[in-house]
Amino acid sequence: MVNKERIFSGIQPSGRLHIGNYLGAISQFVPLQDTYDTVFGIVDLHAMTQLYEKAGMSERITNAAVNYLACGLDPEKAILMLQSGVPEHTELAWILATVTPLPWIQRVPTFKEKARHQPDNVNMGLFNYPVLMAADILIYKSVAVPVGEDQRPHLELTREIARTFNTRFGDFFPEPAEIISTGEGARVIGLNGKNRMSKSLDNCIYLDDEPDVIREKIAKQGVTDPARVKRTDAGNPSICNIFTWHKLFSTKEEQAYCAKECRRAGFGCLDCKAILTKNILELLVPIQERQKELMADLNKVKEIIRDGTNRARKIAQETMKEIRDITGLTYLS
Ligand code: AQP
Repeated sequence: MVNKERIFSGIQPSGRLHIGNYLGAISQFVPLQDTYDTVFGIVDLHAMTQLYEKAGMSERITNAAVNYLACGLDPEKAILMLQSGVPEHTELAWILATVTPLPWIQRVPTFKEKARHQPDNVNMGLFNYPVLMAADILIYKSVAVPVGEDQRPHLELTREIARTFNTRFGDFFPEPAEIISTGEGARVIGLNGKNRMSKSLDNCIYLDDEPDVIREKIAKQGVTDPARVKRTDAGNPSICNIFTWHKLFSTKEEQAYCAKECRRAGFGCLDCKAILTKNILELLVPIQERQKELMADLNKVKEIIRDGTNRARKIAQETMKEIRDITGLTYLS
């Protein structure tokens, strides 16, 4: 049997998935499942660190799973698992917390950002989020993690935690590398042209947005070069977010055409957006067709998650047994 190295990545079921999640994360997962042992998580415990609507949690988990599968994740090749179904993640998170100095977490930019974003709910889970994420990764002895650029500090911290654990208890965990898309896909900017596309900022094109909704969002909300006020003004593609999106979805020829016509006011922003919309729909419509097929058989989707969670748990239990041995937690064994 070929002993393949393992890769882990996760997505929070905190809302509907968007094209930032697709380009930064899921589109990278699909080719990796052919060359690595891959574990992809729906990390529901992480989603609890913000206030959430309890009644919708199952639906959001389903949405994440359906999107993973519709985008090409193959349960015959990859494990699709639910984090809360593998309690070894939280057990390891505690052990890792005991080797993580407080200032390392205090300096994590995502913690500071989330704390600013939800000042009335700066909970311990939010603080401990990067340690649980380190556990999600290390419990599978993952060698790499495909993620968007925003997750880079968490991966740096994961390596530091792994290193500290290894120094204390002996060489055990690999230090996982991040796999980040090159170019604009690493950090897709939202419709407002300012912030990272993010569920909580409502600046997204969602993977299950109807084509008409996508057309309307791009036409009405997609921010372009702010200095181009009239159709006859020449625009500057290098400061236009719609042009940035062209780099993600359009051919080189279309990009060159749009840049040229924009610079010489040969066409208006709506013409440029129409080309972009066509290309986004070419990508999303087949995904949406697969989403609909999967939504018609949710028992099958649940079975895939249950089976993946069981397979993940076996690996996690083996790792925890080794960790209990090397950390001296063996009294009752
Ligand atoms: N805009 C983005 N560009 C590139 N990659 C992105 N990712 C998220 N947004 C972008 C990547 O998607 C994966 C899963 O993200 P997540 O669901 O764990 O949570 P997130 O990063 O917090 O995404 P959101 O949309 O911003 O969620 P909320 O608003 O709930 O916090 C990760 O690999 C991430 O890098």
